[in-house]
Amino acid sequence: MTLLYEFPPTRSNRAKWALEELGIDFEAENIDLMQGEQNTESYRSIQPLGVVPALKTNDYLMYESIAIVLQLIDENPEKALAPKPGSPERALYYQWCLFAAGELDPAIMLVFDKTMRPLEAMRPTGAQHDPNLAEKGRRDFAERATIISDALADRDYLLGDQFSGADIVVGHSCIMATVTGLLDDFPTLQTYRDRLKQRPASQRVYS
Ligand SMILES: N[C@@H](CCC(=O)N[C@@H](CS)C(=O)NCC(=O)O)C(=O)O
Repeated sequence: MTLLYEFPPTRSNRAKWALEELGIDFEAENIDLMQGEQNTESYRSIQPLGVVPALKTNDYLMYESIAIVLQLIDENPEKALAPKPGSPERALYYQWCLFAAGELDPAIMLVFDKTMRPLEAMRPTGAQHDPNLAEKGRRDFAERATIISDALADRDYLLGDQFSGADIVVGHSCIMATVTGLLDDFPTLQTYRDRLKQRPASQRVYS
């Protein structure tokens, strides 16, 4: 049995999208972040920071949305969603997945937290909207979005003609960035996002 702890459309959608692309049978348990279900003792025993997603399988329990995507893809090599380990393409695959984790998500979350996030759902520390910090997030995102736009100038997907897990990871960032208008000045990323949203698997996740 594979169980995803989720709260759509948050970063749990990355894991769900990978499950759908790979055709893995799974069940989902909703952890309602607005109701504080992430902070119950039982959920904290699954994900100690009280964030989604987490994934439980017959063999392991893990968290971190991007790590879950990478693990699921590695478990299903016949689906060819990742280049061969050690290949030049694999270098780019790692690069873009970690670029999303370290560069895109923090900027997107800064803008969301400091402009849109419902305050009652925020954690006690720093739970304030703040236009200056939101502006920093917008600047940070724009610099990074330019880099991805340039990378996509001559290709449909981050690694070339072939869709991969890197597109799930970065594609989710692009989809979430749309919510706060962060893609407005990036037509290449809008086209990329729309291309990804045409995939049946992503439609099952983001509809
Ligand atoms: N690095 C983690 C971040 C997970 C994360 O922060 N998830 C957010 C939703 S996107 C969450 O659960 N927040 C709940 C909270 O902060 O109370 C991952 O990618 O899985």
